[in-house]
Formats: sequence, C-alpha cells, structure tokens
Amino acid sequence: MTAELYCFGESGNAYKVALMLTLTGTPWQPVFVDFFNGEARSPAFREINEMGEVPVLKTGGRTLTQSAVILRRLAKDTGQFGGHSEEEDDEILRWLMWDNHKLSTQVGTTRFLMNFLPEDKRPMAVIPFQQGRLKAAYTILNDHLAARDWVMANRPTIADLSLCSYLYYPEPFGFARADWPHIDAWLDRIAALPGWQHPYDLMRRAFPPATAS
Ligand SMILES: N[C@@H](CCC(=O)N[C@@H](CS)C(=O)NCC(=O)O)C(=O)O
Repeated sequence: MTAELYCFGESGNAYKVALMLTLTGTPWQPVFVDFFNGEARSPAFREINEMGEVPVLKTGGRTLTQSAVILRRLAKDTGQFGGHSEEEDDEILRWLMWDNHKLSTQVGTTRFLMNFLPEDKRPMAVIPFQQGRLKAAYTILNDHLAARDWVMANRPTIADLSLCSYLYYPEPFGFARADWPHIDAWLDRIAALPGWQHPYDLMRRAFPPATAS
C-alpha cells in the first residue's frame, strides 16, 4: 500500500523521510500540510499528531511521527540505510539525536526567522545567537567528515539522510557550503546516490518561487 507523508516542501524534517522513501523505492505520496497558515496546530491535525508537527507517516496501518523514529522504522522495514549490528544502530541513534538537538532544529528555526517570518516580526538579536550555535555544530560535523565519506561506517545510512536535510535548501540561514569543505563533499556524495532529489522536487512548497513576468 502507498504510504502517505504529511509534509510541506520547506520542511527539512519532512525531507528526511521523503528522501528515505524515495531512495528505498518505497511507494509514497505527499499530503500537503499548510504549515504557514497554522494547519499543524489545528485540532484536526492534532488528531493525527498530538505533537502538532510534520512529518507524519501513515504506513502499514500505523501513524508514525518524529523523523528519527520514522527513519529507523523504514530502515528496519526495507533493510536499507540502517545499522548492521546493535553497535551500529546505537551509533546511528547517537547522530540522529545530535541532529535533532544541535543541527536540524537550530537550522530550521534560524531559516524560519530569516526567510519566512515577516520582517517586522523578526527578533533580530536571536539570529546571530542562533548562527553562533550553528557554527559550532557545523564545525563538529565538518571535523567528523574530514576522515570519512559517511557519518557512520563506510556506507550511507539514515544518519546521513537526517543530518543533510536542511543543508540543501537555497534560502539563506548563514551557511555557505564553501566554508565547510568536508560537509560540501559529503553533500555531493549524498546527492549522487541513485534516485536522490531536492526537497522542492519531492514535496509541494508553501512559497513557490516567483514566476517571471
Ligand atoms: N523532532 C521533530 C521536529 C519536527 C518539526 O519541528 N517539524 C516542524 C516543521 S519542520 C513543525 O511541524 N513544527 C510545528 C510547530 O512548530 O508548530 C522531527 O524530527 O520530526
């Protein structure tokens, strides 16, 4: 049966799951959530996910939330991009937690403040604070990738798919790939995986690009 992913194009957390579904050849379809008009906080959406967050994946009669949980489930179900031992599963989980805590959440917030919040509502002092924290996170990831091609073991796993997600978006949030050569090369390696697609090609955007007049 076709899995349903509740998502929107601007969501890097949803992109993690969309990318995993695509790379594993799992049949899926997007269900657009009108996040910027408050749909994720609506009572109807809370019936689907009490946490009021995207992504949500409906698959095999289950409703799954939290990208890390969904990625682990898909890795187990498909036999792809997961660990091959308990030690590897632990190492993957370690990076999924770090990503959720130190990277994706901070990038998501910073990018939201800098691009999607109306200018007169932006808390300007928060942005450099966030970017300082992010610089520390980019340093850790860049150093980790200096001597290896992939985050865990010698192959791509869901740890890579989670960590990379926000770093493909074009909107400015203070990250320039050229400043982080090992992250840059790793993003190219992930983008070269068979079937890879950009988030805006996998999920409907809430803010489509302006068309030329
Ligand atoms: N840790 C969660 C984070 C999910 C998340 O923050 N999703 C955002 C969209 S990218 C959201 O739906 N936020 C709802 C809100 O802040 O009201 C995951 O990885 O799934």
